[in-house]
Amino acid sequence: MAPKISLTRYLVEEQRVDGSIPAQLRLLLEVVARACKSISLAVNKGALGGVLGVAEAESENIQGEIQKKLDIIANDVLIEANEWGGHLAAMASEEMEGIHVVPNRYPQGEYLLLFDPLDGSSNIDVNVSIGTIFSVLRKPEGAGVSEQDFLQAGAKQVAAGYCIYGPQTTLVLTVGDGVAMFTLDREQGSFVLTQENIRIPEDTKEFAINMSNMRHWDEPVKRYIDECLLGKTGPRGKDFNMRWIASMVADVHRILTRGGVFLYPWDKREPEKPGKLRLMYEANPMGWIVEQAGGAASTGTQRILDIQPEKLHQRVSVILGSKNEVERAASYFAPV
Ligand code: P6P
Repeated sequence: MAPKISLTRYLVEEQRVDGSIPAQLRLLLEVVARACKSISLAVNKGALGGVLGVAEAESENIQGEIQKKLDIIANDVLIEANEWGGHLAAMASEEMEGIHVVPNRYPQGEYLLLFDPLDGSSNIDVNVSIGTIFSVLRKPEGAGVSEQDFLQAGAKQVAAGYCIYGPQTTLVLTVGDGVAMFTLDREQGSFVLTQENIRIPEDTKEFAINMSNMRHWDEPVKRYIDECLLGKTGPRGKDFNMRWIASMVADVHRILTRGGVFLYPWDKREPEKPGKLRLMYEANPMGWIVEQAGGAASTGTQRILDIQPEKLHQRVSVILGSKNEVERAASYFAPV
C-alpha cells in the first residue's frame, strides 16, 4: 500500500523540487487547509448545527447579496485562522467591502490572501456542493499594505485553490507546478494526496451555462451554445450534454475531473457589469488552476489572467475549461 502523502509532506517535497513553496507560503497553505476543515465541519452539520438559512437581520454583503449564516461563519473562520501566523500582510474577501489588515499585535508577513469563503451559498439550504475559493499574491515591496497592493493580474498569483464540500471534502491546489487534489481523511483529520498532475481533456461534449439567461446573451455566446444544441445535426457533428450546478467550485471540479466548458458570460441583464463572477475571488484562482491543468480561461476577448484589476470586487465574463472549446468560443468573439 503506497504511503498516504499528507498536504504537508506534498508541500515540503514540492519545495525540495523547485523551491516554489517557501516556509511562509507552506504555513499559509496549511492554515487555509485547516480553516477549510473547520468550514467543512460546520457545513456538514447543516440544520443540526443551526447554520442554515440567512444571516441575522438579513445582512447584505458588498455584492448586494443576502448573506447566509454559513457565509459569515466561513469568512470569520478564515480571518481568525490566518491573521496571527505571521505569513500574511492582509486579506480580502468577497464578503467584505475593504481589506482586512493583519492587526499590529501580530507579525506581518509577505503574502496577501484573497478568498470567496463560501461560493455557491444559494445551494447551502438544498444540500448541494459548495466550496471555498482562495488566491495568494505576494505583497509588493514597501512599508504597510493597501487595497492597491491587491490589484495584481491573476498571472501574478503564487498559489490558488479551492475546497469543495461535497460527498467528499476535497482540496485542489496549484503553486504553479501542476494541479493536485487532496481528500479529507476524517479519521486522521488530514488532507491526503489523492491525485496530482491533473489534466483537463482538450476536447469535450459537455457544457455548463445557466440556460435561463439565453435571451440576454451576446451573439457569440448564442452561436456557440446553439451549435452545441444542434449536436450531430449541426456543425459540431457530435451531441453535447449540459450541466449547471450553480456552484462554480462544483462545475470546475467536474471539469478538472472529466473535462467540459463553463460559461458565465456578460449579458444584457446588467449591461454596465462585465459579468456576474468576481475576478479576484473566482475567475483568477479558478482560471489559474484550469490553465495549470492544461485548460484555458478567457473572457471571450482576452486571457483572464492577463486582466489588470482596477477594483477589488470587479466582475468579469468567464469562459473556462477544455482548451479547444474555450478557443472555439473565443474565436466567435473575434471581429469578422
Ligand atoms: P446563477 C454562486 O453564487 C456563483 O457565484 C457561482 O458559484 C455560480 O457559478 C454562479 O454564481 C451561479 O449563478 O445566476 O446561475 O445563480
